[in-house]
Amino acid sequence: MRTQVGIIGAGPAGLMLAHLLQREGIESVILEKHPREHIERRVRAGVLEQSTVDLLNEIGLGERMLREGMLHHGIQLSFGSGRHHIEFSELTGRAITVYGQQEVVKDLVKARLATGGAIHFLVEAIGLWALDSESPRIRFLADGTEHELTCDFVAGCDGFHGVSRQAIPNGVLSVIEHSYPFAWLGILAKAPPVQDELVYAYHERGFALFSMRSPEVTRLYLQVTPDESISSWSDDRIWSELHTRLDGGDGWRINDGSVLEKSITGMRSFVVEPMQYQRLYLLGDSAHIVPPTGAKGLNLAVADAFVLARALNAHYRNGSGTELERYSRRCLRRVWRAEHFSWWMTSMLHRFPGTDPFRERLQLSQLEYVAHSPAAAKSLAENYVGLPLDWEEA
Ligand code: RFL
Ligand code: PHB
Repeated sequence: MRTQVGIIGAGPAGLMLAHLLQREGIESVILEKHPREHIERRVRAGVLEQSTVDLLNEIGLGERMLREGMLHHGIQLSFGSGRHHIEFSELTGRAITVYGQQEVVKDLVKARLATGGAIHFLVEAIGLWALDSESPRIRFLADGTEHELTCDFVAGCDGFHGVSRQAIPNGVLSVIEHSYPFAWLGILAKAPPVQDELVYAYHERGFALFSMRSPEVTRLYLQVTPDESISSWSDDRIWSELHTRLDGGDGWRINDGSVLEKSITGMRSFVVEPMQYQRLYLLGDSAHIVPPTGAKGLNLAVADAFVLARALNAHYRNGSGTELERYSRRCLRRVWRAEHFSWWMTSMLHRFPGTDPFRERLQLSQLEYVAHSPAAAKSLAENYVGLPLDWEEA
Protein backbone atom coordinates (compact mmCIF):
# COMPACT_ATOMS: atom_id res chain seq x y z
CA MET A 1 0.00 0.00 0.00
CA ARG A 2 1.23 3.52 -0.78
CA THR A 3 -0.20 6.98 -0.16
CA GLN A 4 1.01 10.58 0.06
CA VAL A 5 0.19 11.15 3.75
CA GLY A 6 -0.25 8.25 6.17
CA ILE A 7 -2.42 9.34 9.10
CA ILE A 8 -2.44 7.35 12.35
CA GLY A 9 -5.63 7.94 14.36
CA ALA A 10 -9.19 9.01 13.52
CA GLY A 11 -9.67 11.57 16.29
CA PRO A 12 -10.35 15.24 15.53
CA ALA A 13 -6.70 15.84 14.44
CA GLY A 14 -6.46 12.96 11.96
CA LEU A 15 -9.94 13.38 10.51
CA MET A 16 -9.60 17.15 10.08
CA LEU A 17 -6.17 16.78 8.45
CA ALA A 18 -7.48 14.15 6.01
CA HIS A 19 -10.39 16.38 5.07
CA LEU A 20 -8.26 19.50 4.51
CA LEU A 21 -5.78 17.50 2.40
CA GLN A 22 -8.53 15.94 0.33
CA ARG A 23 -9.84 19.42 -0.54
CA GLU A 24 -6.40 20.23 -1.95
CA GLY A 25 -6.21 16.99 -3.93
CA ILE A 26 -3.63 15.41 -1.60
CA GLU A 27 -4.21 11.72 -0.96
CA SER A 28 -4.13 10.23 2.54
CA VAL A 29 -5.02 6.99 4.32
CA ILE A 30 -6.26 6.93 7.94
CA LEU A 31 -5.50 3.95 10.19
CA GLU A 32 -7.69 3.73 13.33
CA LYS A 33 -7.41 0.96 15.88
CA HIS A 34 -10.99 1.22 17.19
CA PRO A 35 -14.25 0.48 15.36
CA ARG A 36 -16.26 3.40 13.96
CA GLU A 37 -18.98 3.08 16.65
CA HIS A 38 -16.38 3.47 19.39
CA ILE A 39 -14.87 6.74 18.14
CA GLU A 40 -18.33 8.15 17.42
CA ARG A 41 -19.54 7.41 20.94
CA ARG A 42 -16.52 8.51 23.00
CA VAL A 43 -17.71 11.36 25.26
CA ARG A 44 -15.05 14.06 25.54
CA ALA A 45 -14.79 17.75 24.75
CA GLY A 46 -17.74 20.04 24.22
CA VAL A 47 -16.54 23.58 23.55
CA LEU A 48 -15.62 24.76 20.05
CA GLU A 49 -13.70 28.00 19.66
CA GLN A 50 -14.89 30.54 17.11
CA SER A 51 -12.04 29.59 14.71
CA THR A 52 -12.91 25.88 14.89
CA VAL A 53 -16.53 26.72 14.08
CA ASP A 54 -15.49 29.05 11.24
CA LEU A 55 -13.21 26.38 9.76
CA LEU A 56 -15.92 23.69 9.91
CA ASN A 57 -18.32 26.09 8.14
CA GLU A 58 -15.75 27.09 5.55
CA ILE A 59 -15.09 23.49 4.53
CA GLY A 60 -18.79 22.69 4.29
CA LEU A 61 -19.07 20.62 7.47
CA GLY A 62 -20.96 23.09 9.63
CA GLU A 63 -24.56 22.34 8.70
CA ARG A 64 -25.52 20.06 11.62
CA MET A 65 -23.32 22.03 14.03
CA LEU A 66 -25.19 25.24 13.12
CA ARG A 67 -28.51 23.47 13.65
CA GLU A 68 -27.77 21.48 16.81
CA GLY A 69 -24.80 23.28 18.38
CA MET A 70 -25.47 25.90 21.03
CA LEU A 71 -23.98 29.35 20.49
CA HIS A 72 -22.78 30.84 23.80
CA HIS A 73 -21.86 34.50 24.24
CA GLY A 74 -20.23 34.05 27.64
CA ILE A 75 -19.63 31.89 30.71
CA GLN A 76 -20.26 32.32 34.42
CA LEU A 77 -17.81 32.11 37.30
CA SER A 78 -19.32 31.06 40.63
CA PHE A 79 -17.53 31.84 43.89
CA GLY A 80 -18.21 33.32 47.35
CA SER A 81 -20.33 36.25 46.29
CA GLY A 82 -22.48 34.50 43.65
CA ARG A 83 -22.39 33.84 39.89
CA HIS A 84 -20.66 36.38 37.65
CA HIS A 85 -21.16 36.63 33.92
CA ILE A 86 -18.17 37.10 31.57
CA GLU A 87 -19.48 38.49 28.31
CA PHE A 88 -17.41 37.20 25.38
CA SER A 89 -19.20 38.83 22.46
CA GLU A 90 -19.00 42.41 23.77
CA LEU A 91 -15.41 41.98 24.96
CA THR A 92 -14.01 40.21 21.90
CA GLY A 93 -16.63 40.17 19.12
CA ARG A 94 -16.31 36.38 19.18
CA ALA A 95 -18.28 33.51 20.76
CA ILE A 96 -18.07 29.75 21.39
CA THR A 97 -20.30 26.86 20.32
CA VAL A 98 -21.16 23.91 22.54
CA TYR A 99 -21.22 20.83 20.30
CA GLY A 100 -19.89 17.46 21.45
CA GLN A 101 -16.55 16.22 20.14
CA GLN A 102 -18.18 12.95 19.09
CA GLU A 103 -20.62 14.96 16.94
CA VAL A 104 -17.67 16.67 15.20
CA VAL A 105 -16.10 13.23 14.74
CA LYS A 106 -19.37 11.83 13.27
CA ASP A 107 -19.60 14.74 10.81
CA LEU A 108 -15.95 14.32 9.75
CA VAL A 109 -16.21 10.53 9.32
CA LYS A 110 -19.40 10.88 7.28
CA ALA A 111 -17.82 13.49 4.99
CA ARG A 112 -14.66 11.41 4.57
CA LEU A 113 -16.56 8.27 3.61
CA ALA A 114 -18.95 10.19 1.32
CA THR A 115 -16.01 11.52 -0.70
CA GLY A 116 -14.48 8.06 -1.05
CA GLY A 117 -11.55 8.76 1.30
CA ALA A 118 -9.97 5.81 3.11
CA ILE A 119 -10.44 5.18 6.84
CA HIS A 120 -9.36 1.72 7.95
CA PHE A 121 -11.04 0.89 11.24
CA LEU A 122 -9.79 -1.86 13.58
CA VAL A 123 -6.30 -1.38 12.16
CA GLU A 124 -3.54 -0.72 14.68
CA ALA A 125 -0.24 0.95 13.80
CA ILE A 126 2.54 -0.91 15.60
CA GLY A 127 5.66 0.92 14.45
CA LEU A 128 7.25 3.43 12.09
CA TRP A 129 10.23 2.75 9.83
CA ALA A 130 12.56 4.75 7.56
CA LEU A 131 11.42 8.10 8.94
CA ASP A 132 14.64 9.72 7.71
CA SER A 133 14.12 8.50 4.13
CA GLU A 134 11.82 9.94 1.42
CA SER A 135 9.50 6.95 1.89
CA PRO A 136 8.68 6.42 5.57
CA ARG A 137 6.64 3.30 6.36
CA ILE A 138 3.91 2.54 8.90
CA ARG A 139 3.68 -1.08 10.01
CA PHE A 140 0.17 -2.07 11.09
CA LEU A 141 -1.92 -5.01 12.22
CA ALA A 142 -5.15 -5.85 10.39
CA ASP A 143 -7.07 -9.08 11.06
CA GLY A 144 -4.10 -10.38 13.02
CA THR A 145 -1.57 -9.99 10.18
CA GLU A 146 1.15 -7.40 9.68
CA HIS A 147 1.16 -5.05 6.69
CA GLU A 148 2.96 -1.88 5.64
CA LEU A 149 1.84 1.50 4.36
CA THR A 150 4.51 3.49 2.51
CA CYS A 151 4.04 7.28 2.48
CA ASP A 152 5.70 10.59 1.65
CA PHE A 153 4.88 11.87 5.15
CA VAL A 154 3.46 10.41 8.37
CA ALA A 155 0.98 12.35 10.53
CA GLY A 156 0.96 11.05 14.11
CA CYS A 157 -2.60 11.84 15.24
CA ASP A 158 -2.83 8.88 17.63
CA GLY A 159 -3.38 10.68 20.91
CA PHE A 160 -1.33 10.67 24.09
CA HIS A 161 -0.87 6.86 24.26
CA GLY A 162 -0.15 6.33 20.54
CA VAL A 163 2.93 4.87 18.83
CA SER A 164 4.07 7.88 16.80
CA ARG A 165 5.78 9.86 19.53
CA GLN A 166 7.44 6.66 20.79
CA ALA A 167 8.95 6.06 17.33
CA ILE A 168 11.15 9.16 17.64
CA PRO A 169 14.71 8.28 18.75
CA ASN A 170 15.73 9.09 22.30
CA GLY A 171 17.27 12.49 22.78
CA VAL A 172 15.40 14.23 19.93
CA LEU A 173 12.39 15.50 21.87
CA SER A 174 12.29 17.65 24.98
CA VAL A 175 9.37 16.67 27.18
CA ILE A 176 7.94 19.41 29.39
CA GLU A 177 5.26 18.33 31.85
CA HIS A 178 3.35 19.34 34.91
CA SER A 179 0.89 17.32 36.96
CA TYR A 180 -1.93 18.59 39.11
CA PRO A 181 -3.03 17.11 42.43
CA PHE A 182 -6.62 16.50 41.23
CA ALA A 183 -8.79 14.76 38.63
CA TRP A 184 -12.24 15.39 37.13
CA LEU A 185 -15.19 13.09 37.60
CA GLY A 186 -17.49 13.76 34.63
CA ILE A 187 -21.10 12.70 34.13
CA LEU A 188 -23.57 12.94 31.31
CA ALA A 189 -27.11 13.23 32.69
CA LYS A 190 -30.52 12.98 31.08
CA ALA A 191 -31.64 16.31 32.50
CA PRO A 192 -32.44 19.61 30.76
CA PRO A 193 -29.68 22.20 31.35
CA VAL A 194 -31.06 24.75 33.81
CA GLN A 195 -29.58 27.65 31.78
CA ASP A 196 -27.71 28.16 28.55
CA GLU A 197 -24.36 29.29 29.96
CA LEU A 198 -21.54 27.17 31.41
CA VAL A 199 -20.78 27.70 35.11
CA TYR A 200 -17.22 27.27 36.43
CA ALA A 201 -17.49 27.04 40.25
CA TYR A 202 -14.80 27.60 42.87
CA HIS A 203 -16.06 26.04 46.11
CA GLU A 204 -14.43 25.15 49.42
CA ARG A 205 -15.18 21.45 48.69
CA GLY A 206 -13.53 21.70 45.26
CA PHE A 207 -14.16 22.83 41.69
CA ALA A 208 -17.34 21.94 39.76
CA LEU A 209 -18.45 22.66 36.20
CA PHE A 210 -21.94 22.86 34.73
CA SER A 211 -22.02 22.26 30.97
CA MET A 212 -24.37 20.63 28.47
CA ARG A 213 -24.70 18.71 25.24
CA SER A 214 -28.29 19.37 24.12
CA PRO A 215 -31.59 20.78 25.42
CA GLU A 216 -32.13 17.37 27.09
CA VAL A 217 -28.62 16.44 28.26
CA THR A 218 -26.48 18.11 30.94
CA ARG A 219 -22.72 17.52 31.28
CA LEU A 220 -21.27 18.03 34.78
CA TYR A 221 -17.83 17.70 36.35
CA LEU A 222 -16.50 17.51 39.92
CA GLN A 223 -12.94 17.93 41.12
CA VAL A 224 -11.87 14.70 42.89
CA THR A 225 -8.51 13.36 44.09
CA PRO A 226 -6.35 11.72 41.36
CA ASP A 227 -6.43 8.24 42.93
CA GLU A 228 -10.22 8.21 43.38
CA SER A 229 -12.11 5.12 42.18
CA ILE A 230 -15.35 5.62 40.25
CA SER A 231 -16.89 2.78 42.29
CA SER A 232 -16.82 4.94 45.41
CA TRP A 233 -19.03 7.52 43.67
CA SER A 234 -22.67 6.40 43.67
CA ASP A 235 -25.07 8.52 41.61
CA ASP A 236 -26.57 9.89 44.85
CA ARG A 237 -23.18 10.95 46.14
CA ILE A 238 -22.37 12.65 42.82
CA TRP A 239 -25.65 14.61 42.76
CA SER A 240 -25.31 15.63 46.37
CA GLU A 241 -21.78 16.96 45.77
CA LEU A 242 -22.80 18.72 42.54
CA HIS A 243 -25.68 20.49 44.32
CA THR A 244 -23.43 21.54 47.19
CA ARG A 245 -20.80 23.02 44.88
CA LEU A 246 -22.99 24.50 42.13
CA ASP A 247 -26.41 25.52 43.49
CA GLY A 248 -26.76 29.20 44.39
CA GLY A 249 -28.15 30.83 47.53
CA ASP A 250 -30.63 32.59 45.18
CA GLY A 251 -32.64 29.41 44.48
CA TRP A 252 -30.71 28.65 41.26
CA ARG A 253 -30.41 24.85 41.13
CA ILE A 254 -29.05 22.35 38.59
CA ASN A 255 -31.59 19.80 37.34
CA ASP A 256 -31.19 16.15 38.36
CA GLY A 257 -31.68 13.22 36.01
CA SER A 258 -30.48 9.71 35.31
CA VAL A 259 -26.73 9.31 34.87
CA LEU A 260 -26.00 8.11 31.31
CA GLU A 261 -22.20 7.90 31.61
CA LYS A 262 -19.55 8.60 34.24
CA SER A 263 -15.75 8.53 34.27
CA ILE A 264 -12.70 9.99 35.97
CA THR A 265 -9.90 11.76 34.06
CA GLY A 266 -6.54 12.82 35.51
CA MET A 267 -5.20 16.29 34.77
CA ARG A 268 -1.83 17.12 33.31
CA SER A 269 0.07 19.53 31.13
CA PHE A 270 2.45 17.92 28.65
CA VAL A 271 4.30 19.24 25.61
CA VAL A 272 7.00 17.77 23.36
CA GLU A 273 9.35 20.03 21.43
CA PRO A 274 9.70 19.98 18.50
CA MET A 275 6.45 18.47 17.18
CA GLN A 276 8.31 16.92 14.26
CA TYR A 277 11.07 14.44 13.46
CA GLN A 278 12.22 14.08 9.86
CA ARG A 279 9.07 13.15 7.88
CA LEU A 280 6.91 12.47 10.96
CA TYR A 281 4.67 15.29 12.21
CA LEU A 282 2.89 15.06 15.57
CA LEU A 283 -0.58 16.60 15.93
CA GLY A 284 -3.06 17.03 18.79
CA ASP A 285 -2.80 14.98 21.98
CA SER A 286 0.18 12.99 20.65
CA ALA A 287 2.26 16.17 21.08
CA HIS A 288 0.49 18.09 23.83
CA ILE A 289 -2.04 17.70 26.64
CA VAL A 290 -3.80 20.52 28.50
CA PRO A 291 -5.96 20.22 31.60
CA PRO A 292 -9.62 20.49 30.46
CA THR A 293 -10.37 23.67 32.45
CA GLY A 294 -9.55 25.90 29.45
CA ALA A 295 -11.52 23.72 26.96
CA LYS A 296 -8.59 23.81 24.53
CA GLY A 297 -7.53 20.20 23.62
CA LEU A 298 -9.84 19.60 20.68
CA ASN A 299 -9.33 23.11 19.36
CA LEU A 300 -5.54 22.71 19.44
CA ALA A 301 -5.84 19.43 17.51
CA VAL A 302 -7.85 21.22 14.80
CA ALA A 303 -5.36 24.12 14.67
CA ASP A 304 -2.40 21.70 14.21
CA ALA A 305 -4.26 20.03 11.32
CA PHE A 306 -4.88 23.43 9.72
CA VAL A 307 -1.18 24.41 9.92
CA LEU A 308 0.08 21.05 8.62
CA ALA A 309 -2.43 20.87 5.76
CA ARG A 310 -1.34 24.30 4.56
CA ALA A 311 2.35 23.36 4.78
CA LEU A 312 1.84 20.09 2.90
CA ASN A 313 -0.14 21.95 0.27
CA ALA A 314 2.79 24.37 -0.24
CA HIS A 315 5.13 21.39 -0.53
CA TYR A 316 3.04 19.55 -3.16
CA ARG A 317 2.04 22.72 -5.11
CA ASN A 318 5.43 24.41 -5.47
CA GLY A 319 7.98 22.21 -3.79
CA SER A 320 8.42 24.68 -0.95
CA GLY A 321 9.59 23.13 2.30
CA THR A 322 9.63 26.43 4.23
CA GLU A 323 6.16 25.98 5.70
CA LEU A 324 6.90 22.39 6.71
CA GLU A 325 10.04 23.61 8.47
CA ARG A 326 7.93 26.17 10.35
CA TYR A 327 5.23 23.67 11.37
CA SER A 328 6.48 22.94 14.87
CA ARG A 329 7.35 26.54 15.75
CA ARG A 330 3.96 27.79 14.55
CA CYS A 331 2.00 25.17 16.45
CA LEU A 332 4.03 25.50 19.64
CA ARG A 333 3.32 29.22 19.87
CA ARG A 334 -0.41 28.51 20.10
CA VAL A 335 0.13 25.42 22.26
CA TRP A 336 2.03 27.40 24.90
CA ARG A 337 -0.64 30.12 24.96
CA ALA A 338 -3.23 27.36 25.57
CA GLU A 339 -1.00 25.66 28.16
CA HIS A 340 -0.68 28.90 30.09
CA PHE A 341 -4.39 29.71 29.91
CA SER A 342 -5.42 26.18 30.95
CA TRP A 343 -2.93 26.19 33.86
CA TRP A 344 -4.13 29.65 34.92
CA MET A 345 -7.84 28.67 34.86
CA THR A 346 -7.03 25.43 36.68
CA SER A 347 -4.98 27.19 39.36
CA MET A 348 -7.62 29.86 39.91
CA LEU A 349 -10.58 27.49 40.19
CA HIS A 350 -9.43 24.32 41.98
CA ARG A 351 -9.04 23.60 45.65
CA PHE A 352 -5.46 22.49 46.40
CA PRO A 353 -4.77 19.77 49.00
CA GLY A 354 -4.00 20.91 52.54
CA THR A 355 -4.74 24.30 54.03
CA ASP A 356 -3.03 27.30 52.51
CA PRO A 357 -4.88 30.51 53.43
CA PHE A 358 -2.44 32.59 51.35
CA ARG A 359 -3.16 30.67 48.15
CA GLU A 360 -6.91 30.65 48.81
CA ARG A 361 -7.02 34.44 49.31
CA LEU A 362 -5.03 34.91 46.08
CA GLN A 363 -7.48 32.68 44.18
CA LEU A 364 -10.47 34.63 45.48
CA SER A 365 -8.78 37.93 44.73
CA GLN A 366 -8.09 36.80 41.16
CA LEU A 367 -11.72 35.67 40.73
CA GLU A 368 -13.00 39.03 42.05
CA TYR A 369 -10.66 40.85 39.67
CA VAL A 370 -11.79 38.87 36.62
CA ALA A 371 -15.46 39.27 37.61
CA HIS A 372 -15.27 43.04 38.16
CA SER A 373 -12.50 44.43 35.94
CA PRO A 374 -13.31 44.68 32.21
CA ALA A 375 -9.54 44.55 31.47
CA ALA A 376 -9.10 41.25 33.35
CA ALA A 377 -12.35 39.80 31.94
CA LYS A 378 -11.22 40.69 28.41
CA SER A 379 -8.02 38.69 28.80
CA LEU A 380 -9.95 35.61 29.96
CA ALA A 381 -12.49 36.08 27.15
CA GLU A 382 -9.83 36.50 24.44
CA ASN A 383 -8.14 33.26 25.45
CA TYR A 384 -11.38 31.33 25.95
CA VAL A 385 -12.94 32.16 22.57
CA GLY A 386 -9.55 31.33 21.01
CA LEU A 387 -7.04 33.01 18.77
CA PRO A 388 -7.50 33.30 15.00
CA LEU A 389 -6.05 30.36 13.02
CA ASP A 390 -3.38 32.56 11.44
CA TRP A 391 -2.30 34.01 14.81
CA GLU A 392 1.01 32.12 14.67
CA GLU A 393 2.12 34.34 11.80
CA ALA A 394 1.42 37.63 13.60
P1 RFL B 1 -7.73 11.53 20.10
O1 RFL B 1 -9.12 12.11 20.10
O2 RFL B 1 -7.25 10.85 21.32
O3 RFL B 1 -7.63 10.54 18.85
C1 RFL B 1 -6.54 9.67 18.68
C2 RFL B 1 -7.03 8.47 17.88
O4 RFL B 1 -5.92 7.63 17.58
C3 RFL B 1 -6.32 6.28 17.76
N1 RFL B 1 -5.09 5.49 17.97
C4 RFL B 1 -4.56 4.63 17.05
N2 RFL B 1 -4.98 4.26 15.83
C5 RFL B 1 -4.21 3.35 15.14
N3 RFL B 1 -3.07 2.81 15.65
C6 RFL B 1 -2.63 3.14 16.88
N4 RFL B 1 -1.52 2.60 17.36
C7 RFL B 1 -3.38 4.09 17.64
N5 RFL B 1 -3.25 4.65 18.88
C8 RFL B 1 -4.28 5.48 19.05
C9 RFL B 1 -7.27 6.35 18.93
O5 RFL B 1 -8.13 5.19 18.96
C10 RFL B 1 -8.03 7.63 18.64
O6 RFL B 1 -9.18 7.42 17.86
O7 RFL B 1 -6.63 12.67 19.76
P2 RFL B 1 -6.71 14.02 18.90
O8 RFL B 1 -7.28 13.78 17.54
O9 RFL B 1 -5.38 14.63 19.05
O10 RFL B 1 -7.81 14.92 19.66
C11 RFL B 1 -7.58 15.47 20.92
C12 RFL B 1 -8.89 15.59 21.71
O11 RFL B 1 -9.55 14.33 21.71
C13 RFL B 1 -8.66 16.06 23.16
O12 RFL B 1 -7.64 17.04 23.21
C14 RFL B 1 -9.94 16.67 23.79
O13 RFL B 1 -10.94 15.71 23.97
C15 RFL B 1 -9.61 17.31 25.13
N6 RFL B 1 -10.79 17.83 25.84
C16 RFL B 1 -11.36 19.04 25.48
N7 RFL B 1 -10.89 19.75 24.43
C17 RFL B 1 -11.51 20.91 24.04
O14 RFL B 1 -11.05 21.55 23.07
N8 RFL B 1 -12.64 21.40 24.68
C18 RFL B 1 -13.18 20.75 25.74
O15 RFL B 1 -14.23 21.18 26.24
C19 RFL B 1 -12.52 19.55 26.21
N9 RFL B 1 -13.01 18.87 27.25
C20 RFL B 1 -11.36 17.09 26.88
C21 RFL B 1 -12.47 17.64 27.59
C22 RFL B 1 -10.88 15.82 27.23
C23 RFL B 1 -11.46 15.11 28.26
N10 RFL B 1 -10.96 13.81 28.51
C24 RFL B 1 -11.80 12.68 28.54
C25 RFL B 1 -9.54 13.60 28.41
C26 RFL B 1 -13.05 16.96 28.65
C27 RFL B 1 -12.52 15.70 29.01
C28 RFL B 1 -13.15 15.01 30.19
C1 PHB C 1 -17.60 19.93 28.40
O1 PHB C 1 -18.73 20.36 28.10
O2 PHB C 1 -17.31 18.73 28.31
C2 PHB C 1 -16.55 20.89 28.86
C3 PHB C 1 -16.83 22.24 28.87
C4 PHB C 1 -15.84 23.13 29.32
C5 PHB C 1 -14.62 22.64 29.74
C6 PHB C 1 -14.34 21.28 29.71
C7 PHB C 1 -15.32 20.39 29.27
O3 PHB C 1 -13.68 23.51 30.20
